[in-house]
Amino acid sequence: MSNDTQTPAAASTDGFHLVIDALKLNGINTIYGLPGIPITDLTRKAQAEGLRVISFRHEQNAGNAAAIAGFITQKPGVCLTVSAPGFLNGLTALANATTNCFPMILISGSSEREIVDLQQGDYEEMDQLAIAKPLCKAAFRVLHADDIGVGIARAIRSAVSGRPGGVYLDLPAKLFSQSMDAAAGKASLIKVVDAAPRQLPAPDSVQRALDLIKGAKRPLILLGKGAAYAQADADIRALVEKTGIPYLPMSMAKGLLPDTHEQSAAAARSYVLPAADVVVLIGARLNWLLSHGKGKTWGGKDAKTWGGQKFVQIDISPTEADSNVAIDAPLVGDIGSCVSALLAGIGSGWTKPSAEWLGAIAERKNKNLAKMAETLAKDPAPMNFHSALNVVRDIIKANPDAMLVNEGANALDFTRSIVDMYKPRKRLDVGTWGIMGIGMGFAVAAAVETGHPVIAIEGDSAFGFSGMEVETICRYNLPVCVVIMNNNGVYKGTDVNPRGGDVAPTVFVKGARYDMLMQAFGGVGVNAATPAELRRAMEEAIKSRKPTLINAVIDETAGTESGRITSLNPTAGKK
Ligand code: ADP
Ligand code: TZD
Ligand code: MG
Repeated sequence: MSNDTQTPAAASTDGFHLVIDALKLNGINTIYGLPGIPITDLTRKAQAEGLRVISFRHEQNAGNAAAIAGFITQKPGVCLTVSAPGFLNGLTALANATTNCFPMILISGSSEREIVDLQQGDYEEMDQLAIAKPLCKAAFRVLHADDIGVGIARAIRSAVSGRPGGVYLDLPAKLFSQSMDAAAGKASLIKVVDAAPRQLPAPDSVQRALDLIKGAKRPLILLGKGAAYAQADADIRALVEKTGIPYLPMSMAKGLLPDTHEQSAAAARSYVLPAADVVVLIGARLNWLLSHGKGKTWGGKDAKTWGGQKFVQIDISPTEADSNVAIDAPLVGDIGSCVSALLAGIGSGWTKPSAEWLGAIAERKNKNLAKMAETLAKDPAPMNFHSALNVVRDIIKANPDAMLVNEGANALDFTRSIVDMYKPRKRLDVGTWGIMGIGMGFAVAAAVETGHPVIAIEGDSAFGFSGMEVETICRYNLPVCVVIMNNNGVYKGTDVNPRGGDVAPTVFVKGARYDMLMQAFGGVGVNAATPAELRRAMEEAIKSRKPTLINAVIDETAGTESGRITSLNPTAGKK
């Protein structure tokens, strides 16, 4: 091995090619990234070797793209960045991927180890490995070209096995130009076998869960994004339908069964959570999104009090159970294996839940659905979230294969409750953190990975976090239709600074024309002030598959503070 920077001779290879070959060998064919020292040549050579390289305008968006590619495909999405600032820009996405259990690998070039470790001030100097470690599932550094195969194999296995998450791989600049004998290089690469092995649940755990479910009077199934990720769609559907148990989908589990399924209790959520006696969690954590399994949402008398439900929790992480409330029957294993074990145990003598339970749910559900239909039928001027999203609802119904990306506050919450999903893994959103900025990164990867049209429903604030990637969308000519729910600001556009002068912190330029941003790069931009205009523009976008941005003009008084999570504001109720 040498540090020869010349192009390798025919019989030798180098760090660049070993990284590329190791990724290809493991079926990773796309890199999401942003070039610069020391990885510019890696992006060029990767493209020359047949990898698809999607080049972004900011690393955070490339990182978000990689993360959601991981969620969609079960293969780690790869994000490639330069050192220090590029690495830090990608780090938010890596941490967010880890929090959401999405497999991704952030590969960052880094500066000279000798100089970094002595803190002598190298170009973009930073001890990246140390900084990444607490924010991801695993972090590795490769110093020698003949270890690249091992480094990539460990990164892949760490990202997808057990609970999936983000992995950091540090590749110092010197590594890329190291050359070695081509045959030895080839032999050093590892094709990972069974990267995410099935994990079968223990038979006694299965029996414990079955006993609890069988004894339930008012059972409920809760599907989380882990269930969507697991790709055990047919078995999950069979479990729900065979048991007859009503279910609630968490946001990104919408569509695992069609939202119009008669067993969906989504429209009766506030009734079923406190009323259920046994809840089967499938790939969903009892975190803040489920009020930590206690409090008034669950029928408890205050925020600290448990409602008395018993829980079955299916999860691949053995330490997830009891994180918030007692789990009576933890079922540890991969969701496919756990659900099929339950299915096998249910057998033929199963009695479906009582007519009393199902009837009580149906009554609330039908009442709420009727109320919603009434609201959606209205056509106020100016357009509000409901009348705009009624259009989106129809478009998704007519195009159930389309991918739906969604962020914002009101723009998020209203879309989640109004727009029905019909197929698994179609809804991609702000996830566990409720993070803004995933929009355009997710949209790009959704288009690249699936080839289906993408509809991104964006709050005007939310869009701003990744908006420059409309150029990326135009550059790769992706079938992405961005719809901005433009209510002139964060939550709404009506706040006033009591002292005059600057506008209020939540207020943006009024009447902004986001559609013109897309036109700047050759895409289609449409200003839509009515549902009819919005419908026409969305239908055209789906048909043409052209990059499109629709500025949907929404009543600036329509939103509420923080959307549906107003209660989490420190001053909630005290104003
Ligand atoms: P949601 O936000 O939809 O409620 P969470 O992200 O809170 O979902 O929960 C997802 C859970 O799914 C995590 O606890 C994770 O460990 C688990 N999980 C992810 N993939 C699998 C899998 N293949 N098998 C079992 N559990 C999984
Ligand atoms: N920064 C980051 C990274 N994530 C966040 N969640 C926030 C800030 C705080 N935040 C929200 O939780 S929603 C939101 C912010 C800034 C934007 C809401 O405004 P919007 O949506 O225009 O996107 P609506 O439709 O006007 O409510
Ligand atoms: Mg807004």
